[in-house]
Amino acid sequence: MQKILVTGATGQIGSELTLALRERYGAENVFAAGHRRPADESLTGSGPCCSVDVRDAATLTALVADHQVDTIFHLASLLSAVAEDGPQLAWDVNANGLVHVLEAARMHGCAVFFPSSIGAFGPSTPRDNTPQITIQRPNTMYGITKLTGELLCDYYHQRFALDTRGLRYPGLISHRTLPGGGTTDYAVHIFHAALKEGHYDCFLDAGTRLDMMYMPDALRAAMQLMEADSGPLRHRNSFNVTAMSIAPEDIAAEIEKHIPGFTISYAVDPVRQAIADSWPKHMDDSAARREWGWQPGYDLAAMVEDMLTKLRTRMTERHA
Ligand code: NAD
Ligand code: AKB
Repeated sequence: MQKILVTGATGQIGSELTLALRERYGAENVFAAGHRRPADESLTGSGPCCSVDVRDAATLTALVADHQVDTIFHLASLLSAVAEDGPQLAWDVNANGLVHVLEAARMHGCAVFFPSSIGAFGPSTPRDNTPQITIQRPNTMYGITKLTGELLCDYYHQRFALDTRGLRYPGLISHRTLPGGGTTDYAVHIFHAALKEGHYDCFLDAGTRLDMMYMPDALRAAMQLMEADSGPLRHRNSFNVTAMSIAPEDIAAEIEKHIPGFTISYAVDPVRQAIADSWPKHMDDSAARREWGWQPGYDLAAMVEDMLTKLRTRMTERHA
């Protein structure tokens, strides 16, 4: 990886992955492409930035050519809840946008990282110990675009020998940038509410167990997969990866150890609850462990402790 382009660079993952890539590969070699959401000082001040709409194939391709990009981390997307609000737009951004990225990569010989999701599974998928290869009949537009993305990346690898690689991320928990409108967003909002109000009203019901991961593990997984020797990668575009399988009350109980008196209540959003009920509770990520050495670093207790410490510091700095 010499010249890297990150699409969706101002989002929850992109705002952190861009900085991690700049630290590892040199700030001037990592191009951050945002869209609408303005890039903050940490992105604009640490390396090259631009704005690109991934639906605009010509501009995207010119960007890749002009900057001699050899690797694209393609993060631009609409998340699950937002995609249900506008399924046509979600198809355009998530599916057509990916085709534009793959075509630019094909023309200019780039490797591509594509993040799939637990959303690529559906109600007929086994929810416990979800296998690497299993039934995938997602019934959300987000899930349909994620499964399409996995297949497109497989196709471009087999047909054009493109070095495409990807992960099926679980819900990601982080403190730098708020999540962009997904079903697992509650697992970030709960920390903000805990520190501000000592109480959180959760839009998913108690007992809604889902796979989750702390952002440092998600960043490491992406970079580790892209650096891995390609020989052993049999499932290159859709590795199940997870770090913890948790329900809202589990996070609440762990937060309560640090903020005594913290309480949680439930005001269930039926749309997001139905989406969550169609996703795995716990994925089998043994293929990732076997093929490229995946190993999560944070469990629930370590994640909660670090989240509260970092978010507290961030909130204090903001009010200073
Ligand atoms: P996000 O919503 O925080 O960021 C996505 C970014 O895409 C936003 O900054 C937005 O400005 C940008 N975008 C939207 N439309 C665009 C367009 N037309 N052209 C260019 N950019 C556009 O999302 P995220 O959480 O950072 O997710 C990044 C990727 O990881 C997505 O593909 C998502 O599906 C996947 N993923 C995320 C999670 C998670 O929990 N965060 C879990 C599984 C998979
Ligand atoms: C969402 O909830 O849409 C994302 C995801 C798990 O893909 N966080």
